[in-house]
This record gives sequence, structure tokens and C-alpha cells, in this order.
Amino acid sequence: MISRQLTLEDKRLEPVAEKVQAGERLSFEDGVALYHSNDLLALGWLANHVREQKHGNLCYYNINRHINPTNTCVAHCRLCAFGRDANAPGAYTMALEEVLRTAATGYDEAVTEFHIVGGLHPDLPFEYYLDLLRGLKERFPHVHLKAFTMVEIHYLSRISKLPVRDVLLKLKEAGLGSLPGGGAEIFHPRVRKVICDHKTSGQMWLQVARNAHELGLHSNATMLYGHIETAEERVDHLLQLRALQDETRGFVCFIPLAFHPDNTALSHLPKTTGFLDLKNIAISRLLLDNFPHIKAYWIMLTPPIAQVGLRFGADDIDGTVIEEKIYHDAGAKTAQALRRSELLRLIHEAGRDPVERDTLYRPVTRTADGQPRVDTTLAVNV
Ligand code: V47
Repeated sequence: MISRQLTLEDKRLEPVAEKVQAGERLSFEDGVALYHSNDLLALGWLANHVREQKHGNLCYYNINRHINPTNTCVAHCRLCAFGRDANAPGAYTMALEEVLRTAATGYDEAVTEFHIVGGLHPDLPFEYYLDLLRGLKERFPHVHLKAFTMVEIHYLSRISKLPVRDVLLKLKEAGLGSLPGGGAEIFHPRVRKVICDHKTSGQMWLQVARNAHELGLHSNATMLYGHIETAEERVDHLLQLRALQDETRGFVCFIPLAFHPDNTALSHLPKTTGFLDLKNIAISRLLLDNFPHIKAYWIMLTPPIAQVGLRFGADDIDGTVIEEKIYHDAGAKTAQALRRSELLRLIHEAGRDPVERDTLYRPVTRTADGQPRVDTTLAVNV
């Protein structure tokens, strides 16, 4: 039998590789060394080693639907092609009925999650968001509502004049199940000043996440890479997430997001490459030792790169999605949805064993007529 062994072409990685294999935590300097190395196969080997220790051969996916209730946004982030001024061509805001109609369309298979994010609307009252969650919960009681990034929560706190904690409590009462990981971008103020000048600061993003976790709401976390950030700024971002996770244990999954420049104010920047995409998956798996899951989000990576990502540290490929707007406005050429059969093919061909999961990574089984069943007494897989 051939034993799987690590071959290091970049000998400078030796001390880091030893730490990973001994299960030791990596430092800031280790993270920077990983980013500066082009020994992609070694990074992938090490990340896969950690991934298989945590999840064996399993690969998670879900049956979900994205809903973006409005693209009207006051933030004007340079990184974004989705947000519009209220009167600009293409600006839209869904009435509650429209949100409910949208939620019911897509594939005929029952979804287990609505992923709901939108712009920072200048006029919608806080009640709109509460009504939206209540309406969805009433019409789709078994679907988990993963809604509103930390940036949206911070904005809702401003418009409602309520503390972040109270905003979260009211949303939770209305049906909020957990929070998606968006809006984190890169925490370092130098980068935020250029790519998302008027947005919630990195420190406030972390504080909102802390508040959510303290109230028993789990969340995801993201990092937007491939624009103007340095290796040091990426590592700083990842280690700030790791430190908060040590404190709260509230993060479920980390998603490295590749920047798509088309139709943004940063359209002069080149697109990310497969090499950088795989490097970010691998390094996030290695640095975020306390995060249960790393997602290779097929929408932004493309299905082929996401599939290879399942051997470079990722244990999740996300879901059916059904309707994606944020990346497609920024020039993504991927499909806007994948069927379960297509997700399964990607996972099987990568040699992994697929597990349908709910938002909190509990296994989902289906009844003969396709209805999802989740044992909610099971501990969240954190
Ligand atoms: O915060 C915006 C990013 C994020 C662009 O939690 C862009 O499961 C690339 O967070 N190019 C929203 N990225 C999406 C998001 C997400 C996606 C999938 C799953 C989950 C999850 C979360 O999209 C934003 C921003 O970082 N984004 N514009 C762009 N031009």
C-alpha cells in the first residue's frame, strides 16, 4: 500500500508542517509564511490532513434558497456591484408578499434554509424586517432563517435606535435562526477605507457577532480576498476571528470569498486565480483550528474549483442557492443554482461521502415524499 506522505518542495514550511502534524496552533508568522509559499500541494496536503481529522471523508451540502429583499443601499462600498441608490435604474425593494412569493419559487424540493441578506435601505423601518421574518416563519415554519449580516444588524440598531442586543433579541423572537457571515471583508482599517469606507468597522462586526453568540445565535464568518489586501492583513483577519471563536464558540462555518471586480468601482483589479482560491481555502483551514467547518462556496469559486477545494481543506460546498444576485451583478459566470443531483456528482467525483445538513450541520433525512427531517435534539455540530 502506498502511504500518504507529505512532500515539501518549500523547505521553509518545515516548522509549520511539523506544528500542523503535532496538532499545535499556528502563529501569525506561520500564517504569513503559508501565504508567501507557492508550494500549493503541501498547503493542500496539510489542510486536507486537518480536514480529514475533523470530518473524515464527509462532505456537507444543503438545500437552500437565497432571498435578497432589497438592493437599495446607502453604503456605496467600492467592492460591491449589487447595491443601488433608491432612484437608480435597477433598484428594487420587495413588499412582504413578494418576499413570500419569491421564497416559494425554485425547485420543487423542500428547502431547509432561507439565506436572507440585502442592502442598507434608507427608509425601510425596523418593523419591515420583523414582519419579514414573522411572515416567512408563519408560511414556512420548518425552514431555518439565516438572515442579516453583522453589518445589517448594526444598521438596524442605528435606524431603530435600539442597542444591538435588543435588535438581535427582537429578530430572534420574530424567527431569526442564525446569521450569515457576510460583511466582514478584511477587518484592517487600511483596507476597509478603500473597499468599503462607510461600512461598519471590523471591530464593530466582531462586537455584533459576539453579541449574537452570547444570545445563543450561531453565525458564519467570511473574508473577502483578492483585491488590495496583503498576506499580513488576511492573517490578521483570520486570527481575530479565531480569537473571538475561542471566546464564544458561536461560529459554525468560515467561507473565504473571492473578490469579483466586474461592475464595481474596483473593476480595474484582476480576478482571483484558482491558485489563490485554493490557497485561501487551505490556509483558512490551517489557521482557524477552532472553526468546525470551511465552505468552498461553488457560486464564487466555480463548481470545478469548489470541488478541488474539498481536497484542500473544505468540508462543505454550500447548497442549491436557487437565485444568487450579489456575485452575478459582479460578473460571476457560474449558474445561479445547482440541483441536488449536481451537488452530489461534484462531491462523489471528489471521492467524498455527501451528507445533507441543515444550517447548523445536523444531518437531514428525507421522507418518501421528499420532506426534510432533522433531529433537532442533536447538538449543533460545533
Ligand atoms: O459581505 C459583495 C461579498 C458578501 C462582492 O454565511 C462580494 O453561509 C465578491 O457573505 N465580489 C455576502 N464578493 C455573501 C456572503 C455569503 C455567501 C454565501 C454563504 C454565506 C454564509 C455568506 O459578498 C458580502 C461581501 O463580502 N461581496 N460584493 C464582489 N463584488
